[in-house]
Amino acid sequence: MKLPLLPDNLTLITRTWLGLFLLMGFFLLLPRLCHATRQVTLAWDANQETTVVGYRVFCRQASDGYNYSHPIWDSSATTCTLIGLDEYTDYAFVVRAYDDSGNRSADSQEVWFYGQTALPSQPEATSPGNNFSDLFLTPVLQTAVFTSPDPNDRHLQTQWVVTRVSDGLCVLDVTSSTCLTELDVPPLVLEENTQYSWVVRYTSVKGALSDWSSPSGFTTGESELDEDGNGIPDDQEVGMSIDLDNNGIADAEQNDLRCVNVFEGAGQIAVEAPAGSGVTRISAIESTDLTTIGAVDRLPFDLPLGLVSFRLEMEQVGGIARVQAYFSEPAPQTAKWLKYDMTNGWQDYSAHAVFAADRLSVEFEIQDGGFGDADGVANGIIIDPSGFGVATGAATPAEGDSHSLTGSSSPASSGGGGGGCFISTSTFWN
Ligand SMILES: [Ca+2]
Ligand SMILES: [Ca+2]
Ligand SMILES: [Ca+2]
Repeated sequence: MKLPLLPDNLTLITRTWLGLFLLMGFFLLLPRLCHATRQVTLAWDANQETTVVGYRVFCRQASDGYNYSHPIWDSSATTCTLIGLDEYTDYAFVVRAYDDSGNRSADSQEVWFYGQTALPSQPEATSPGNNFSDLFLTPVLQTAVFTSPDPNDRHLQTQWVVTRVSDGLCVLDVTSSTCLTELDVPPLVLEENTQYSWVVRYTSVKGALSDWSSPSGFTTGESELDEDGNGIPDDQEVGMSIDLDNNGIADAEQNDLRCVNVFEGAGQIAVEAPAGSGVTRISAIESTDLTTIGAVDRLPFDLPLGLVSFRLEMEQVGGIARVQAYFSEPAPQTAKWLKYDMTNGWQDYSAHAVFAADRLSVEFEIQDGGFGDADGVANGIIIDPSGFGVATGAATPAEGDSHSLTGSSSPASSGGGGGGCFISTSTFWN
């Protein structure tokens, strides 16, 4: 038995957009396609063997293999026109020759017919309503669902950008594949009595990028939990007896060190950024209510002093902060320095952190717009939620777990945090 040779020089010779007038019976309709928007003509050289009596064309999409029991075309001709191809889908084709004894050749070379890229529809900010005023400081931003002209495309990622209106400073620029239409703005990103503008854009699983949404604005209200405006929630301020860095000066009196009482706990945590640290000022610090992240008994880490969030104002945009945190109780030997943020979830930050031998402090580095900076942008400000924790063996909670714990309060109607996609929302600044 001698197999036919491969058909040679398979080419696409036309790529005509299909009009309704071309829908005539002698075209073969591709199976499984519902959007008859394109056609393609294939051609190849005739085999020289006199025994060859026909050719079969096979088609596949990128994610599939060829189904050799179902040719999409079968004839003695050496050209075929296929219609009914989806506008946005890529197709591959091969041809096989067969002879009068039923012998079949192997595949010709493969040719591709690429689809158009459909841009996702422009996203729309839905909540808070445009120009909403007196908004609390950890709002949930919400947008309309992803749509695309390509029915086979889906939502992959959303980029969220929040800008301070007075000077155009970008205060948040994060891209998330979990916070697709809802984002909880992390604590300390927003300041009180300040006007902001925000936009989003969507990326599809096929890699298409939408336009930016039309800008939506809001103005924050007062922070009633920091009446003296010193950047520490009043009910977390420490007494004069606390001196975690053991320098003989009450931590409450220091400018380069800020200390807080742990949220509903018995302990303190302080962050120090002295001269040479790359930081000009620790402008805010607060201990986080862990229940805003998820059920505490299901968190993947036990966090004896919780998480502390702080805002560093940097000497240089994009600079590296070298800071130290002090604890009222030693971190266990097995504890890691951890972060939790909306785009990365829980992160072991050990690569940038060194615990002291007595485990009462840790030195760590954060880069503005780089590693460890939760605002995602080089803007002269570092936003950092972190703390020491010991793995509990519990699985990392899914994003969805946090939703049920906090309800689904809307920023337009409630002062409560939650309902959205979290980094670590605090109740102190509502
Ligand atoms: Ca205060
Ligand atoms: Ca001190
Ligand atoms: Ca930053």
